[in-house]
Amino acid sequence: MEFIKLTLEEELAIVTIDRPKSLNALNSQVYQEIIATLGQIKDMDEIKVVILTGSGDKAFAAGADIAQMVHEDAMAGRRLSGLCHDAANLLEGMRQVTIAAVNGFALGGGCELTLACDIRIAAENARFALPEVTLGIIPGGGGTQRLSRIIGVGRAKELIFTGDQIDAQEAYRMGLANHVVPKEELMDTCRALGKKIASRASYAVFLAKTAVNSSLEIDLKNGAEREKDLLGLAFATHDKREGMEAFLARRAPDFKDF
Ligand code: DAK
Repeated sequence: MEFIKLTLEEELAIVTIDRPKSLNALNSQVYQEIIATLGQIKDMDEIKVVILTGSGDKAFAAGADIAQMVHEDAMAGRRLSGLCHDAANLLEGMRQVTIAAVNGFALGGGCELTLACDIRIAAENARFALPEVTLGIIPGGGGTQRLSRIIGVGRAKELIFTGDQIDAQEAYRMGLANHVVPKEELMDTCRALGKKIASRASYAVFLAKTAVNSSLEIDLKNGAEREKDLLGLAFATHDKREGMEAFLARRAPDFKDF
């Protein structure tokens, strides 16, 4: 891998987009490497949480690579868009919980990767935007779909139609960032949150992630049915019995993740 660094720390996988000279701009190769890395992590049973971040202290990722896109025709653009969607869909659907550690600019395709993560933690210097209309295009990695689901249609339209950047505090007020922290505390905050989530029954966390994701796609009645089915599945696990027995015996649970 040339542009992606993968660090494994017990139950955590830290994926770093590492192309700092271009502010971690996302060309096809970067997207392919993100997809390959997430595909690898997806099958690592010991990994419970993925933290996605950018290298350097200036950018998470300053968007799709404009130097690449400038030469592309419609078909090449569509292919690139396919890669963006594949990366986002992987982040959204994978068994592990995904946390975006937003360490600076998260623009365009970079912002879209954060939107596909389960949780976004912003450093104080983080800036979010979908500036595609300033370049004559529209978001191509799910931005028009996911932003409104997170912050509401009205705010999403304003951000997408203006291309304006918002800072970390504004992102927090809109519910885009779960927390804002000083930049030197960003990774430790993400690690601490990741470890807390990893200490829970991880199969139950995955079922909960699946249920919440469903709520964005199906109506309430069918969503409730899905929740019942997934809860039924949770009742069939070792961890359900262990979690409840441990509570009653006033001891810590020993989860097996199934
Ligand atoms: N692409 C390529 N290079 C970039 C880049 C980018 N997105 N962002 C920054 N760089 C490069 C700069 O060209 C510069 O390179 P050198 O000149 O040093 O070689 C280096 O990174 C440092 O950038 P600056 O000198 O500009 O740094 P500043 O601190 O002055 O400014 C900035 C930082 C983040 C405000 C500025 O760099 C900036 O505005 N960058 C571009 C932001 C942006 O517009 N991003 C693209 C959003 S559009 C689709 C698929 C995907 C997408 C859409 C459609 N399909 C195919 C349909 C997604 C689109 C987007 O992401």
